[in-house]
Amino acid sequence: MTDPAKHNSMANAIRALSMDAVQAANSGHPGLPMGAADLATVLFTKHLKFDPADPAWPDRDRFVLSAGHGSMLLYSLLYLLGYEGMPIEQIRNFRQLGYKTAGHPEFGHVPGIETTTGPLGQGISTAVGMAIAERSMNAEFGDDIVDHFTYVLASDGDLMEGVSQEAITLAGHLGLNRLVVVFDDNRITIDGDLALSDSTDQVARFEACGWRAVEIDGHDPDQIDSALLDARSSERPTLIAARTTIGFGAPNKAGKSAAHGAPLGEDEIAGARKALDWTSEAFEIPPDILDAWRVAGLRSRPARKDWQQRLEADDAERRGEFERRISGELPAGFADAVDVLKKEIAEDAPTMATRKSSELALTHINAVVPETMGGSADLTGSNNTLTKDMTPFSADNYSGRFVHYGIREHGMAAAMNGIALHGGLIPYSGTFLVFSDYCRPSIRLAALMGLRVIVVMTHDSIGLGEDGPTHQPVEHLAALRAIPNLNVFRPADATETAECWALALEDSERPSLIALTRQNLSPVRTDYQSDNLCARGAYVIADADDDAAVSLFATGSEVEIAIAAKAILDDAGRQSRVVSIPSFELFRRQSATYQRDVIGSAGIRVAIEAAVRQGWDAIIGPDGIFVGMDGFGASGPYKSLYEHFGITAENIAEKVIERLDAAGG
Ligand SMILES: Cc1ncc(C[n+]2csc(CCOP(=O)(O)OP(=O)(O)O)c2C)c(N)n1
Repeated sequence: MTDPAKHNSMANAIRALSMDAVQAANSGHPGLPMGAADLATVLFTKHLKFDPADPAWPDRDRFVLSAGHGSMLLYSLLYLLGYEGMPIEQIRNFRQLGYKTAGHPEFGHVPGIETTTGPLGQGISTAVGMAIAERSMNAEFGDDIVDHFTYVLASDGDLMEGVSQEAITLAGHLGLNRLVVVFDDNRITIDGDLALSDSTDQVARFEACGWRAVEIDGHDPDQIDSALLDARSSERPTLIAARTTIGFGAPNKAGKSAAHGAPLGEDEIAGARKALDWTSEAFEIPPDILDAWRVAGLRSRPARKDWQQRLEADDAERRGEFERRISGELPAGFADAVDVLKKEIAEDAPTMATRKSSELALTHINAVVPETMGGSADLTGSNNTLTKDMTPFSADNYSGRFVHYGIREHGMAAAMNGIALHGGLIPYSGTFLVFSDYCRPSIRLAALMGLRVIVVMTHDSIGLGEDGPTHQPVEHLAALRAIPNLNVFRPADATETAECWALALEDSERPSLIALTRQNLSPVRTDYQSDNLCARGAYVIADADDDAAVSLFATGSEVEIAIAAKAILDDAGRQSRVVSIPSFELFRRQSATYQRDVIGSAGIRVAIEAAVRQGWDAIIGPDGIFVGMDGFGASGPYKSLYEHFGITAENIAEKVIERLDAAGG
């Protein structure tokens, strides 16, 4: 049985810090931390396995505050539990520039924040990836080394967002019983009562998705305790729908949307202090209460030490492998494998779609990089992300390395973030480039967090042909290139594909998206070179004999078209050069001199990409010639489409010659 007085005072410490910090910041969300304080107190003092002295302990339980607007809940906990990165100064300066206590929790600011949350639905969906990673690593390294839970605190908003459905059904299907979602069932959203916009029976919903689901009083510590205890022996993922009162303790605003997202105000705070019997000044926690929290922070230290001993006693090779995997270092054989692959490609000079080249690259990579975890959103045979050595990751086989994500692009992208955050695995996925829109919110978060996730997107232009404009990406490359800290790769042939894969895997600080063709491409790089030419983002792939009057810039499938245009121009006695740009982002990271050299001084600049012009002016300038798309595509065989939209060598050469003649060149 819980000691009610002790429990209440510990929970009230969260409430006081939260309402006072929001008041001091003059913005923020006091309602959720005050309402969920009892839930968090029981979870963190009795169930969660963690050690503030080693916040990155690989076998810690993960806690995801999916309702990121309730960030003060997490910040209060980290302070109370004694996390070094969260002194009281941080709480006092909640939401101020230069402090770690951002409006919504941001991964990387302080250990203990396991993921960035704020866009509702992302946290719970990311947590599914963490739970996948936990089972996968457990299957590989055993119970002694990997055996932990992923806990989520989710709000109405989290469960209303569509992505949660993808995540919940995936978790249920995969039987992820180490996943426990505590639902802050306060029935209030910003607009008012939840009844204004929703009437879902969440318990029935979760049960229908293969979960165990229970309802409790979210202010009764004993009910919370026993629900969490039961969850730990469940064979299915668990939902604990915990009925709470938003803004618990606030005399007039509790239970109302007024408590959700604005400071309570001085009078209401004074009333709450009275109601909660909290007599301390703002940001002061009575020593006995702080002590109780700090003691709770020590709770799992023996478990961590035992774990450390088990790891140290483990077979040296296995231990080394585990440590390498957690550190994120690629295996020693990686560079050689890429080199062997590039030599093989140079020898065979295959004409193949880059999606096929990607499969070839993955065959070599997956053989030496055991931490890759592939997948596809039900387009496995189209994305070519499944290699021969992979079996499905399933409820019956957690040692499988390929996730059949089903038709859940958004859930897949969010889960990949969780897999990467968990550590030990490098996730990559597959879908069509046009559906990057369905993944975009999670890709954006991967970029914001700087996670190594690799998003494979095939059917990357009108070149996919007959499926027509609904399936033909046009604006997507531009839209993806607009996301900061995301590498967007569009390789031109098998060699570039191998190089882009190597770059994506080597870049542990950001996500990469690899756009690949459905249609076959001729090799544009025919000689083996050990240097990764794609590493500089852009390079001259075919130079002029003399001073070039024309520079042709292209990506992916349009590089061979640019090279063919150059051949026509050569025949016409016009000097041109071709630049392949597999990645705008990598190119922008090069020195100004390199960029200037690659862009060159030719008077006429032409960009060729079967997509919209947006973004290209930085390379070709406003007077440059753009050969690409300015509207949606059409349904038809791809060669007819390229003809129809004028993305042909002949059309390029014609436009260039016209311009040269007009300029008297
Ligand atoms: C994707 C997304 N849409 C909208 C918002 C803005 N927003 C923040 S909280 C919230 C809903 C509040 O209701 P609930 O989730 O029940 O949280 P509570 O009121 O219990 O704190 C909304 C719409 C958001 N954070 N994310």
